[in-house]
Amino acid sequence: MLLPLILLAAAPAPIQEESKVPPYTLPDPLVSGAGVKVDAAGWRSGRRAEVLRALETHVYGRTPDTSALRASAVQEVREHDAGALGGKATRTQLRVWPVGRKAPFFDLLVYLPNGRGGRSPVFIGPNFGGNHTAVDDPAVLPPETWVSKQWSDPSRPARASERHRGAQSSRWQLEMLIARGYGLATFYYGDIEPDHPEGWKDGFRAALSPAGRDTVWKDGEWAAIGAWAWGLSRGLDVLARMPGVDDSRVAVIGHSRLGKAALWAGAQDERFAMVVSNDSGCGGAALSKRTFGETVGVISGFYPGRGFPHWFTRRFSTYSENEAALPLDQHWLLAAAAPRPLYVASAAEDLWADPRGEFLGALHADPVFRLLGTPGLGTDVFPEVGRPVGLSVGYHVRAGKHDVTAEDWANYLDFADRNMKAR
Ligand code: GTR
Repeated sequence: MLLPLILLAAAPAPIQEESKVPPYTLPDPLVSGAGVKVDAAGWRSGRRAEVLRALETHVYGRTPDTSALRASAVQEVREHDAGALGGKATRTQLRVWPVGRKAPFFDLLVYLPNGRGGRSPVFIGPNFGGNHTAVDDPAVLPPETWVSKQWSDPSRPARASERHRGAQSSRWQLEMLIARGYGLATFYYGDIEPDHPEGWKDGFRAALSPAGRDTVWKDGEWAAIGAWAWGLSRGLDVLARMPGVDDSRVAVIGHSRLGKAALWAGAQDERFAMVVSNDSGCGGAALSKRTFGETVGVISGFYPGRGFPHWFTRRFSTYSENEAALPLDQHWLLAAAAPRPLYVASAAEDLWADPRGEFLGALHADPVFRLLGTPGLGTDVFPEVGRPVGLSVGYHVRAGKHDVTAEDWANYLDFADRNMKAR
């Protein structure tokens, strides 16, 4: 008997060579929905909002307005030490219920430099494994929420493990930040939403939805990246109330999937004074229409058994192998940061994230930065490995793999010194 042939859609082999990138046309972020090229006033008064609406509709979904609920925000200091890091920093660990005690909480870890006088600029970014993994400090409290297998204790599945303390400290470079006068704030992204398809039920998406865990997500509604981005804004709410923080100089940063979240947070929340994308790739700084490395279809779960369908709003996956139909591209996301300083970084071996596509994302956002009176990227040439470029839009491709390193941070801090001025 002949078995019926079932054709399961398989993803095309990833493009890893520049010569295989198909021709594509990028929509101009400065041309309005009505087809009019806007000036700076037009960008500020209407076009910027249109760009955000387009990003919601096609990529990330709409973030609900929780401003009224935030009147019920509660925070408690769990631990405080003015002599952390051998006296160089003040560490504060807070538990935050950003919309009241009936919803989940997140734990925010903050270090501020000592002996600087006045208020310090701060970088805030979410971490992958728990606050205790981000720094090598025995006093840091591990998360109490779900963690993935990679970060869990074999004897206590889905629970954080002591053996991962400090495991990601090279990604945060706390000593370097403090020595250069910057604070660091971080929280575990799983406190906002555990990163798996059912994770939203235990995070803020269910808590903020009228239907709770019975929610049926409609097209255009937010997804995990939107939730993590919202969490970054809630972290900023807390920082803005801390006396040692200069809330006019808070930079948002994220790596990889959390780089996508940092860009989306920076796009929506103009209180972030600077936006940093570390190896954010597809759905982050990289242009989708190039289809180089990871594609819209692969990341959004279009192909059975692959990708992360819970990260994006449903419509995003409909552009799988149909990127030409996308009425925007990721340079619109980067443009939404303008005129605030923006830094995009890549790693040379991280072809999955498409380094050149990340550079081109910044390059094609650059006209918006310049229209708004900032010097922007200052070049249209993809730089050599290890050579940072840019003026108020920065970019580098460093040697090596998908990671955050001391070299990345040194570049971010140099850029912040030059561009993130007190307002
Ligand atoms: C990968 C994913 C990337 C990136 C990465 C990460 O599996 O394909 O888009 O987000 O995970 O977050 O480390």
